[in-house]
Amino acid sequence: MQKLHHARSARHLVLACGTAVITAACGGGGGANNNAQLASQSANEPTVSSAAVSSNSVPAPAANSNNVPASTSTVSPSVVSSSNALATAANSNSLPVSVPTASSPIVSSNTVPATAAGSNLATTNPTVSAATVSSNYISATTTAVTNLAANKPTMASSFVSSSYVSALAVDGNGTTRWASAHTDSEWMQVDLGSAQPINTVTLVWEAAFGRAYAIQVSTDGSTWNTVYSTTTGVGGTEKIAFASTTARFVRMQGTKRATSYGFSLYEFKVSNEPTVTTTATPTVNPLPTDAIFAPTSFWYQPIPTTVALHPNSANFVTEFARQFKAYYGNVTINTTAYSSPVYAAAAGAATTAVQFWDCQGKRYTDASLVNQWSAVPIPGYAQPASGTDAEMTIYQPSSDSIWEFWQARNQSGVWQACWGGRMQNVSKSDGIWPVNYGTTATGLPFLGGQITAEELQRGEIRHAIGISLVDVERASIFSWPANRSDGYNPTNAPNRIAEGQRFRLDPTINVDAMNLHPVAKIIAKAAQKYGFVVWDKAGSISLRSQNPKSYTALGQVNPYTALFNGTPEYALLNGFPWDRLQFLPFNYGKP
Ligand SMILES: [Ca+2]
Repeated sequence: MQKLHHARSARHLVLACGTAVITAACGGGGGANNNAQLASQSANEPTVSSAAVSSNSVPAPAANSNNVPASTSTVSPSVVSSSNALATAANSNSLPVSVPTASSPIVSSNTVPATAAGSNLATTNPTVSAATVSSNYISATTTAVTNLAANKPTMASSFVSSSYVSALAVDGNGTTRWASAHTDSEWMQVDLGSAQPINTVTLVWEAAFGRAYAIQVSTDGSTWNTVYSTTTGVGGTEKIAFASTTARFVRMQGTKRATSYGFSLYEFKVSNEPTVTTTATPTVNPLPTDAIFAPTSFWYQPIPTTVALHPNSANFVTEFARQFKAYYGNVTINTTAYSSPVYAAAAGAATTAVQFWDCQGKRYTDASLVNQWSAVPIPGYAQPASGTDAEMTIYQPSSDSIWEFWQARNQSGVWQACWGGRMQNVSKSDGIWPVNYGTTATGLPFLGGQITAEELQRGEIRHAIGISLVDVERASIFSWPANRSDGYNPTNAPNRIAEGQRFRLDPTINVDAMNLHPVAKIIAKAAQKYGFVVWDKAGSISLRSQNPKSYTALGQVNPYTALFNGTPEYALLNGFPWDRLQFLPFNYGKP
């Protein structure tokens, strides 16, 4: 009965979230500003990524020189270098008469810096780091991919001066660029020379980038199909993946500028990526669970084999056994519900404000929480956990931030949640939320104590494991690292285990010799080395695995299907020697 494994009562929630909040530790809205800054930085500093391109020139295949058309009548007679040949190619392309291209100011090609000559010969460039700013962008790879547009003939609606002709956007030089006239409707295109399969366009924008534009393709140069469009371009390096198509001509059709200048591209690249991204989803960073917080965090500290135990340890073990028997006779591992999916957000990912949803009827809005949620990089594919708690975690390594949400929901495109928080400087954090933020009753983040599929696949968990109990000591009594509690013990029942208490499995047990599910053995060994920490109250004694929506929302398979191999979640830990627990002293490990 999974429904009985729900996490917390309404009572807890009032206790956990209804009291006055301490905002000092949470830093107010700094993170929102940081995020905004990150986005604008990536938009305004395209040279960072383009520099890699120009420094990686590759000797030109001889075929390159054949790209120069025979008609060179307008070219300066002194032109012999490859950079000039390139410009010739751009200009000699037969153009519609009405298009003001580079046909007259060909001499501009002579202004190409001498250093560009080598770069012009490059036909293979390493893929530059791509700022993943929407689900249409794929993440950076390091695979060398042929730039099919390199040194090919170009056309443009205009250029702002003869130093900024469109040929400079295909010359492989990260310092030279095309710049259009200062109007909203401007375009440039490249002629690949023949119809061929393509699936990716990379735009390396100068600070004058396009806010709204389309990528269009054509086989004849007159009939165009739009393969991508945006109205929210962010500049920088935009690597745009689209369904594979066959085309000879590829065009960037601008419709709205981001600045008062025109459209300006350092590079306009076209490629047919070997790793075809068939769905418009970004590659997700692997999510470590033992390197999120500071290495000194309690989560990652092994318990010495010889350690003083709590003087009441034996009675706590008896109390644990009572609960085990009273509530279903098992310890389950929550997966699809009452555990949090974790979604990785790339650097520069688009952000959205998450609205505070007063699902508890608190009748006030926590201003700091609103601020913490003012700019959250929630991927478009994100889904909260199943179950009434609807947890969700967003982790953005580049900004060293995590966001947790409780009762998250997407209302017609607007995200709302009832509680949670944002943690910054995560990699320097002790792995405990500031009071009163975070989703669990104790302020202990999911990313600390959840078990991931990767850990089970590698066969080792390298951190303390969060555990939820049903009956816990009253809320005023809790043990570090808990920063609060939703405990409830109105009859003062004896030997109640408090939230935040840490306990382990007797390290002398030979786990491998026991008849346990492979998953249980991995958990048992971690329980010996790192132990459990009570982080929540629930309808049954339970652990949490990272919610498989972390994978399935991306169209990936649920990894637990293979790992659990047909064993139900509640039976995975059958045979676990719960009678061999050892409780550590109150506030164990507190600095
Ligand atoms: Ca260039």
